[in-house]
Amino acid sequence: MKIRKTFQTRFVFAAFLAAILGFSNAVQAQQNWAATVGGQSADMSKQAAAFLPNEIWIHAGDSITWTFASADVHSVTFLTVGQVYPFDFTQGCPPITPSGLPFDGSSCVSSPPLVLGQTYQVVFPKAGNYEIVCLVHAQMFGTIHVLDATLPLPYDQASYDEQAKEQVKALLEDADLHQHHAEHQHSIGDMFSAKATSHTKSVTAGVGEIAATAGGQQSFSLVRFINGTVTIHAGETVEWTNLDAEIGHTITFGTVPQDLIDPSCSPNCVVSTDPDGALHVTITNTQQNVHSGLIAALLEDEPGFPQGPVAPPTRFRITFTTPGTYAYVCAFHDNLGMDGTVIVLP
Ligand SMILES: [Cu+2]
Repeated sequence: MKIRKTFQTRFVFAAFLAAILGFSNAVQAQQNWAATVGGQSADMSKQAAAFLPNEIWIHAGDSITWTFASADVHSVTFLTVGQVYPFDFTQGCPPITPSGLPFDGSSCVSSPPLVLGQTYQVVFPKAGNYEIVCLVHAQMFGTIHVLDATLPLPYDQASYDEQAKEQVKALLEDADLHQHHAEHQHSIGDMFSAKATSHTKSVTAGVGEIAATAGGQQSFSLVRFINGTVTIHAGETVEWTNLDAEIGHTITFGTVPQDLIDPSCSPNCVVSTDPDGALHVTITNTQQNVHSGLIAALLEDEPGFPQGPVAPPTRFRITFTTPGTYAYVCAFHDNLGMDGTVIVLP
């Protein structure tokens, strides 16, 4: 009896200990954290290209589930060190990998481009500092700090929720300020380039800015043609410029072509290049399809990389010879409501 009782006591104690240890391991090493990708204003004109929050500290074994919060596409991608950042964001890192896989730095994981309401989860089994990147927006990246399970974490989920909210608010409020700024720049830009080329009206095709954090970069964009409805007379020229360092746009009349990157025009028209590098088309009727191709800010120079050409085009000009109403969109951001109209009077 005595032996049996001791056995029972020990068994109960051991089971109790195992339960405590097992429970505490489950809490410490297998927490699933929640974070957000992107943000936008109610009318979708203001877009935050950001991982929110931009920096997260977790334990090895934890996972993070990102919920996408904008109609503009983003990806959650972890590349391996030395891997080349790919050109085509539709193919993943490549490849596209399923949600819920581990990333320990040895092979890449990537969501497809996702939008509002979709989610993607990554598990982090190994301690280290890992860069999270968006394959759609090169200047959108953050850091995930994966600490050994014995180390304390600086923030809890509630703190991260608050940080995410504050970061997206700050980015979108900045966009408000820059809308006024852009309208101001619009007239200055007009003044300067009117001296170089002959055109009547100038439209800012988007404006944006990149901000740094200790863990990466995030940006806001005003995804609109500012003063995008313009009235001119036949024979006059409109010029579009992109003042967004992060996001490229197009100026597209008529049918949207398959190839969004290169300029095109049909039928019976050509896209030529002005002496200052701007693309230029002359439209003679409202039925022509005109596509600027990608109009984007120039890329910055990077130490260790060769000097590149002045590319891509940053300006697009159209001369309208015939009275009529000409509607246009950005082929990338039509879904966000980025459109305008040129009214040509006799
Ligand atoms: Cu656009």
